[in-house]
Amino acid sequence: MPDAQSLPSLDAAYDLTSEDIQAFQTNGFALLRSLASNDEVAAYRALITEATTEFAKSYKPFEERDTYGKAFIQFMNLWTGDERIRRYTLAKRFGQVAARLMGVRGVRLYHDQALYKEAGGGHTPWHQDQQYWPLDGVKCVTMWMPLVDVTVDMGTLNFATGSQALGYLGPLNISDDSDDRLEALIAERGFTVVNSGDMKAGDATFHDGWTIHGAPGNLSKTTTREVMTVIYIDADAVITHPDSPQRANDLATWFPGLHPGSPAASPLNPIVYREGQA
Ligand SMILES: O=C(O)CCC(=O)C(=O)O
Repeated sequence: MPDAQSLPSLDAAYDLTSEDIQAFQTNGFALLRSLASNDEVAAYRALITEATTEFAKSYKPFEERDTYGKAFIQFMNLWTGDERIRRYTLAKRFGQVAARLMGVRGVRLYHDQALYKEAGGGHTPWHQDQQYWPLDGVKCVTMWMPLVDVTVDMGTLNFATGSQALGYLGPLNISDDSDDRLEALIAERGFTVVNSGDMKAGDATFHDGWTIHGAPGNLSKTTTREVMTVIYIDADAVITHPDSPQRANDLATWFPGLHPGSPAASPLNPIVYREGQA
């Protein structure tokens, strides 16, 4: 296996356009082509897939899982276990894009997670990411990058366009209930649902923490939808009161030892990018 320094650096800037930023701010998501090159993705895919495949052994057999468990293998915080994957998760190129889309001067890491939707894997129920996070009023964004070419039939993301404007809809974990309730809300408010469409390895979508999103199941009989995600938060964020068990859990997990009112800056939340800093 290569050492960290021999892996691609992923620091060179991406040519983000003002149209990309406008699309993100209006729609609550943006699709960026070739954020990472084929060679860059291939180098990191090998490491991320090896780690996630090992982690997947801890999962119950597919038929015994609930809807959430059938949606994907979810392996969090890979960067702390492997300094080579750290190079991917803390890549300046991705962090700069996240900052510019959100219109902030810098971003910290919230956490990374691999989301591998197995062949035959179930749909991802509609949900809002930020309802899990003790970060009300904070700008947050998730980068979702396939590590292999994926088609819509393998479970690329659906977004309820413009739904980020609703903000916090209350505690509602990913489940059959979130799917039913948010499906009804999308119809009631008339949000247009847009799928990213087929994506090449290294393309990425970025979605706002409040954008209602989900994904169809993976209809492939053979191919896993291998995806790596990184969640970024405004570098100057302050932790807010955890008003639900899920937010209390995230406070303890991702901001260990910190309290509401403190800067959201534990050792698990390094600066990934700050304007003007090398
Ligand atoms: O990968 C999926 O199916 C869901 C992804 C998601 O919800 C997220 O990254 O916020």
